[in-house]
Amino acid sequence: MPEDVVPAGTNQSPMSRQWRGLLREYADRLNITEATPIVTLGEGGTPLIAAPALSARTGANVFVKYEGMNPTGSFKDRGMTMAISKAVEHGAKAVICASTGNTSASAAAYAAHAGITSVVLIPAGKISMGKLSQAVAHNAEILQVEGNFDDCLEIARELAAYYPVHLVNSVNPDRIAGQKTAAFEVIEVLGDAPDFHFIPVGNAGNYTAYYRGYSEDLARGASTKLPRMFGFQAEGSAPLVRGEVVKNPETIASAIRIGNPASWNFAIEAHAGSNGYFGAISDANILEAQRILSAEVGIFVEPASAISVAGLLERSAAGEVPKGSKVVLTVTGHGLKDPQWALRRADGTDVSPRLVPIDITEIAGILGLQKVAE
Ligand code: AN7
Repeated sequence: MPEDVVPAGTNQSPMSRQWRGLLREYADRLNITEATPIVTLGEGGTPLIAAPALSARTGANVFVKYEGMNPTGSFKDRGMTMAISKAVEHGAKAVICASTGNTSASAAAYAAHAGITSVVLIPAGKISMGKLSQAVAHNAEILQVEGNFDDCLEIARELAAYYPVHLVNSVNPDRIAGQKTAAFEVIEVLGDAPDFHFIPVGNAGNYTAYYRGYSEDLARGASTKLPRMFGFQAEGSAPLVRGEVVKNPETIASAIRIGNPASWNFAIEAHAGSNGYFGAISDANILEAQRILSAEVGIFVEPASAISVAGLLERSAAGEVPKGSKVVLTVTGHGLKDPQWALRRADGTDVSPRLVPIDITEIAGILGLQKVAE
């Protein structure tokens, strides 16, 4: 029997049957050479999940690309496997990034795996506990800057320009190259590009990356069209919608609390090239969408990710998503990154499960259950 064929049930699944991480899976479509060390934690290959509850609400045919399934729980791992591999190829001993949380978690994990140092600059008090715990766990050098993300990015860029630290924010083109593979995966599953792609926008790196991935697949004949790229920002943090930098961005969706997107010009290009759309969503509607996705579809995401769902519901209600359209929503980060929002009701009170005694009859009564067997 050939080595890679093992009878079902023998519990000896060979490594060749495991997803090998996106650098190996897409080696021919990325700038990877024999000289590139592959720093991987098995990222990519995330599920595209049908969302019947969202299809029923909108009349569209809706699928969710669940990027929370990546090794550190967000889409950032796609760009980071590439950026850290290239950094090591170039001899870097230390990497640096500014982050609203997920980039720092990912950079810290991949740097740890590669055996190099990571430095992360975060806006003081403004990243979720889950993400901070990851950066700490992976032994990053963490500095809280007394400012917002945009201030952090400016400092990171300057440090990387004048000191021996390699920048791994999405202004590094390796990041966007890695992230474009998500569009390849969507097309492999659906057999063509969808009609619409809904996605959260912070720095607009991911919006840019999907557009590039879809464009490359179209150019090589793997698909017949580009999806319309619909990007969403939080109302208090919506520079691309307003057409100007937001000096003091605010939103509960801390991942996208960004006032001056690094990929602004690329995003304008992707918007124009795909007949796209930029919209703003209130924090209340973001949280409502998060609840709908977790309670009706079974997918738990952080608030920033739920903006894709909120965007779909808003555009659908506005009559802008024709019935029967094929729609993909990218949800970028896992709900466990920032679980506090799920534990709060819309009126601001905390959810606290009812306390009961150790009494079967009383519990059955509370649950409204009638006895069906003696
Ligand atoms: C969950 O970690 O910018 O538009 O520093 O964490 O490509 O910036 C995170 C961004 C969406 C926006 N969803 O993506 C960071 C950071 C989640 C995110 C975005 C982020 P981009």
